[in-house]
Amino acid sequence: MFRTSMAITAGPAKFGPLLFPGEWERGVAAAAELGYDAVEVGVRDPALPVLRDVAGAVRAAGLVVSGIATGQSYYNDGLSPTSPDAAIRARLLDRLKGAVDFAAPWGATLFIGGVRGRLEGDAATHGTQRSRVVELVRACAEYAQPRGVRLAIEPINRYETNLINSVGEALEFIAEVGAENLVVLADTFHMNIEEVSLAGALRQAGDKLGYVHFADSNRHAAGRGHIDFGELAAVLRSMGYSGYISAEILPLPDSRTAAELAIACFRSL
Ligand SMILES: [Mn+2]
Repeated sequence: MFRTSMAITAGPAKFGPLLFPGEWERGVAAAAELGYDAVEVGVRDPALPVLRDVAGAVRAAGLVVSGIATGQSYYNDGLSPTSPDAAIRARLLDRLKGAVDFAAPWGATLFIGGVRGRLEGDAATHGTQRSRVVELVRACAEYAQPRGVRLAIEPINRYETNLINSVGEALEFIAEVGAENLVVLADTFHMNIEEVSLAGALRQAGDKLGYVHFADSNRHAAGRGHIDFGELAAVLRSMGYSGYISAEILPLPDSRTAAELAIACFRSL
């Protein structure tokens, strides 16, 4: 059996595949009622007091926080680690450290996905921009290491970013940063666009695989598109993967139904 989670957000987000947007209380209640083990929480500014309320509700519901999504600092606030402005990068690092502090009591994983932003402008500057991202992630990983928090690099499809699209590129980035507490977050929705083989990409991540988003080909709940999750679950088992499979999915036809469909699929695996 895999541990199960679903993605909610502590506040309004400019990011679609989240359940119960603007209604995190209902999200936590539904996760507990449907038998999920955990929720993953989208965190914009970790200084906001709402996070204490979320943490309290999660504990009261008998759940844990499995992961912290950080993309809103880029999507909502434009804080990009590729920025030439050192003050912007410093603000982002402060936020990520705050998110590490929030993750630490749970041993939750901090996701480095959409927060990477994009390599902008002249291709001749992309190397410098990438180096800034490596440096910032390394600083964050060093802060997270003694706090027992892992950072998960999530490959994202080419239509959303030009910085790490595939599992292979995530592994290269992890090697470049050179921190022990970096893992790969494999998201089947993105993999379906980018990878030659989904099963092959999971095997390629190997013992660096630290977290899994199971979303179907259309980003609906697993089982509502054409990805073979039975095959992927068998691959994960054969690898000895014992982490989370999590529903980071569009709230279609509505959040409650999507959460029900996803957990039903997860249970069948
Ligand atoms: Mn994802």
